[in-house]
Amino acid sequence: MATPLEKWVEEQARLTKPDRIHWCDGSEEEARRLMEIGEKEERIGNQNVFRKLNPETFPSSYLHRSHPTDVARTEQLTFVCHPDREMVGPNNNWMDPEEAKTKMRGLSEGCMAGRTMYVLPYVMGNPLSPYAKACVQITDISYVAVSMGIMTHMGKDVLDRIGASENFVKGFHSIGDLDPNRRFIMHFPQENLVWSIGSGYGGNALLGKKCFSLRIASWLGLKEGWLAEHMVIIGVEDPKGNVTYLVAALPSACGKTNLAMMESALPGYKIWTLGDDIAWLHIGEDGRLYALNPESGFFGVAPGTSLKTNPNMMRTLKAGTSFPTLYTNTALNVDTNEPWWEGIDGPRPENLLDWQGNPWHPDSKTLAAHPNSRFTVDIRQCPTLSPEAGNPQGVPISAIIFGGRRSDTRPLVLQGFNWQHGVFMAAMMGSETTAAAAHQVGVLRRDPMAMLPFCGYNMGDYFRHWLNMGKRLARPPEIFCINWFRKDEDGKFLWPGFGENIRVLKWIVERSHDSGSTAPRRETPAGFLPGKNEIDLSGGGISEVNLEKALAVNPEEWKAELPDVEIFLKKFGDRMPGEIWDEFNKLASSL
Ligand code: GTP
Ligand code: SPV
Ligand code: MN
Repeated sequence: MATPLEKWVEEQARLTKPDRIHWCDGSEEEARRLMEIGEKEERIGNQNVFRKLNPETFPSSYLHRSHPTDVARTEQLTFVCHPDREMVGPNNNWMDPEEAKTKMRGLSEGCMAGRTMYVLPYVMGNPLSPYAKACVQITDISYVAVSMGIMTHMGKDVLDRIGASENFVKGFHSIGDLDPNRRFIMHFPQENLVWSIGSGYGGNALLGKKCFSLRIASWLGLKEGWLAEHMVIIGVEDPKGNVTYLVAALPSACGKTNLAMMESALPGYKIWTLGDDIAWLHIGEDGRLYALNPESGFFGVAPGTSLKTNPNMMRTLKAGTSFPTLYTNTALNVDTNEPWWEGIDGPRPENLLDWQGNPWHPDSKTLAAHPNSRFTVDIRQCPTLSPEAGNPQGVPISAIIFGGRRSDTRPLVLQGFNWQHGVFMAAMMGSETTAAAAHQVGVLRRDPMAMLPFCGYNMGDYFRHWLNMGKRLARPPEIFCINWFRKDEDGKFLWPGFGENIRVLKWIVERSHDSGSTAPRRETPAGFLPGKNEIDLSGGGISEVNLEKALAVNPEEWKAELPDVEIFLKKFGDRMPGEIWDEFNKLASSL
């Protein structure tokens, strides 16, 4: 008798008509074979899927160029399909599940003809964790199969785990014909199903990542009493050796990967890495909030990554185990066969191919690497990986940080008055858009909790869920807001960022343990600012004038933003909790 899994795979094969079906086991040997297939047999347009890079300087590394129309997440083509449109909310595109399925069946008919169907059994989270989830993704491209092997725990043991049960998350993926008019990423939360066609890129195609671990998982969290969040998880070790665990939500391409493995500019402090993109937050038996990273790899932004900004990522990339490291849409140094991007160390090479494979000229106005070019690398290669990263329960969280990319208004750091106020601060968050999604870059938009593109259900209900989580916690973590990106009148960053951010984290860690502290923090209508001299500037050459400018809360600027916040919150009608409006009104009147 066929198991539900086998039946599902058979059904998909009947629909898509692949030449062959390959069940992946996630082994290194298999990855090597897939790389070979991608190098020699499979093609996207007129290019092979992979090109091997210089093994001396970039061990086990491969370059992948995606289709030029397929270089970022496409929010406008991403849908949540549930019979109750209200539950999906104005923050998602909605389609009726039956209509969506008819459409997707039509697009998927015969789409794998001439190709291989890869069946990928994987687990999100440490397989030993009670919170881990078993999943199976189907795909028709080696790039996605290998990427999923890096980003998840993939293996035969997952098949034993699923056995004859129906308890697994289904992901159907095909690159289709890569026509953006026939590209859709559909979520069916009632069936724990994701159906994606027409894109081979990142969050559109690696279905364990944003599609399952955030959009579908957010529904599971609502039902089961936990949270799936777009957050990094780190441990901050102080000079005495105490480690405090923090989570931080920042929108796409706003500094999570950098924060996750920051090299501290303050002597005696060290950052331990647990995750750089997604956190699942549960309430432990002791009433504390625990965080675990469901992913096993990093899919990080390449441009701007260097030994100066993120030395631990450069070390991670060069660590080279036998499992592959992938570079997607970076430029290529023709003479050395190495990947290249804007902001990497050293002089710009003479001979570059741009991210599409064309010769690049210094006087051309285009960038050589795509601004959303990325690397995919095994988390175990990270030299700062926390010994607690594999803890099946996760780590206890002392502070929650929310941030955005704001040239103005928002201070370097601000502490919420309490949980409810902190949730409101996060709900009114805004950020300037980046190249991580296919839309205009640099436009301010509301992005509550950095989850606007990822919360799979109505955000009004989401804010209520956040408020309820706080009520269930014995002592809720302190909530902070940060902004590394504020600029001066000349458009220059006021704060040096990167390793210097430890100075802000140090303050946050001290505040989150202080309950009885008499530290002279400054109260503003928007929250608490650090007191004068409370941010440790020792040995940094950072000007106090700039720090004060970066910290300023200017009521006029805040007031100017309220109408936009109000418009956003009103979109959720009755589903917006009264507590959020209470906080809004308090802020408006105290400004
Ligand atoms: P996703 O993977 O898209 O979710 O994004 P992420 O939040 O992990 O983004 P990442 O850390 O890769 O940041 C990308 C961009 O932010 C790069 O251009 C970095 O140079 C820039 N960045 C990161 N940290 C800082 C900082 O402290 N200051 C400044 N000015 N820029 C930063
Ligand atoms: C993001 O856009 O937030 C990412 C990359 O982390 S993707 O996997 O494409 O969503
Ligand atoms: Mn992300």
